[in-house]
Amino acid sequence: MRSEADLEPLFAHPSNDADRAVLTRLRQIYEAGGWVLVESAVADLPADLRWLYESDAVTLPQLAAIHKSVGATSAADLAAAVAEHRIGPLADAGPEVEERIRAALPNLRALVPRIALGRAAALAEPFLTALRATPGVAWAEPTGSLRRGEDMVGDIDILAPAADPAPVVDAVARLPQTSRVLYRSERRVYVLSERAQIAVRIPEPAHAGAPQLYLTGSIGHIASLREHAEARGMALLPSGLVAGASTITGPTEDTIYRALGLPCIPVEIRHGDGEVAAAAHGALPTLVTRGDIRGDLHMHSTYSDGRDAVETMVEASRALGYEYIAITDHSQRSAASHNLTVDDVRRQADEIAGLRQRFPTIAILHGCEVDILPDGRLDFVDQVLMRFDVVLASLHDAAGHGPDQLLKRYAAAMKHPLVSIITHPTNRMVPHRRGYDIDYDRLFEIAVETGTIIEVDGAPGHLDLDGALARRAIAAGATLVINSDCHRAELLDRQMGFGVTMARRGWVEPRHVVNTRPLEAVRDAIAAKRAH
Ligand code: DGT
Ligand code: CA
Repeated sequence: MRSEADLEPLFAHPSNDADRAVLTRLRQIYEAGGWVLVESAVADLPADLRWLYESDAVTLPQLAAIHKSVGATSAADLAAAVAEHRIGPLADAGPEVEERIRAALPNLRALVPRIALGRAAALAEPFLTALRATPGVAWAEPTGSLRRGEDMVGDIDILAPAADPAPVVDAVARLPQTSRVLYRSERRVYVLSERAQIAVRIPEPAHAGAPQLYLTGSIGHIASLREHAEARGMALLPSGLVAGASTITGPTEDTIYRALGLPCIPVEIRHGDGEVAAAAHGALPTLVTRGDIRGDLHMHSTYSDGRDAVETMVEASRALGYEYIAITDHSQRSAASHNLTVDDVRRQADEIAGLRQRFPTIAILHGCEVDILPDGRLDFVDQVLMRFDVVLASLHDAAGHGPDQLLKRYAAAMKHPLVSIITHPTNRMVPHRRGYDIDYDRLFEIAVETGTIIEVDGAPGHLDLDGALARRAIAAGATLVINSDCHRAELLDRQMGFGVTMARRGWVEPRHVVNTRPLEAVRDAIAAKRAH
């Protein structure tokens, strides 16, 4: 905010139809309480407009003019308006402002704290559920980074096409999860939910395909599609695909892909790094899906830091239709709040033997997640490890080690015949801690050499491997396992879903993933390594 003088030209403009917009609101607030209230009103703008203003690219009157004439409420709208030169002609803006906005756009989100995927999905869920239940809503889906399954999300955007938007806006505003309505117009509503911004757009159902494609992004993917369109004499704009005299929008984005001569590209690989070319050549991979997953080989119980009893985990897993699971509690000296002692191992084995009788339709493997100690040894002696059907090894305590030493510890564990799986290899903590900076290509090589399976861990704090690393792992020839690493029965499905999303982002196919295979194949993989 610069000065009160900023407001004078703003107030000089007639405000007629902008009564729901920034301008009138600011005028009323200013008249009611002066500058301090205006500043707090700016804080209530949709976040991207606030950041644009605070980036100094525009004055308040320019911001109001852009909002009023172009209808921009987000960075995506601003980018679309700049691309279509809709800002330059505005009296309050002008071409130099368009240039300043273009320059500001890439940095607009730089200072904004990103939301971890798990939290973003949880925040969006009640909105999606409510929207899908609202009469007249054709469908409701996230767009942007949340839809693409990025591990960190900037803002939450939802598309909910409906012919009559008014009841939809009302439904969003009335939801108990809505703590404040920041902005509403005919076909948009921005609300705060647990201090995160959620934007819902309500396009006409017949034309929702264009915003669905553009707002899903990524920027790189749209740029690749644009080139593909141009090479075929068409122009892909945010408003649709211009082919000859007609603009193709479509009820969903499939229409636009089809018109471009492409299959619908899976959202998780829309990175702009080769997927459009692959699609054009019929070379898209058949990505692993949640339905391909036959079992979950990493979950915790009350024997360590899980919240639920083994039985509860088994029952929930059976309800999900899994053919097999492994109960894998933390080893004796791990930093978990509660660990599996050597005595517990026998008790747990007995309990699992009983559960196998009671739940004959699901195979229950008795496993553990054993810590890799600072010297590379494991946190149970071999005689104990041998009693498990499957052993997962993880580094929880870096012990102040640098990348080379950490890799050596991993290598020692992978060379151990009883270690079948390395869990969450980077050991990052989303969104707070970066993963280890080790030579992952070497790690994957050792995995291949030793027959060790590498995990894609779907716990929202891990999401590890992420898509990029998963892609490098399969390129190296490593076999992956996708696990939930779940500590509560009701989250088994959701966390497996996140794991599958990460794997899909890495172009992973069912053939790369051990737990898409029948139990016998999983047992064979474990046995083959143990035989060495
Ligand atoms: P985020 O929210 O920072 O995690 O990332 P996205 O991908 O959700 O991006 P967002 O919310 O700014 O905009 C949604 C989509 O709109 C984005 O994936 C592509 C399009 N878009 C946004 N900003 C720009 C831009 O500056 N240039 C272009 N070409 N497209 C944009
Ligand atoms: Ca977004």
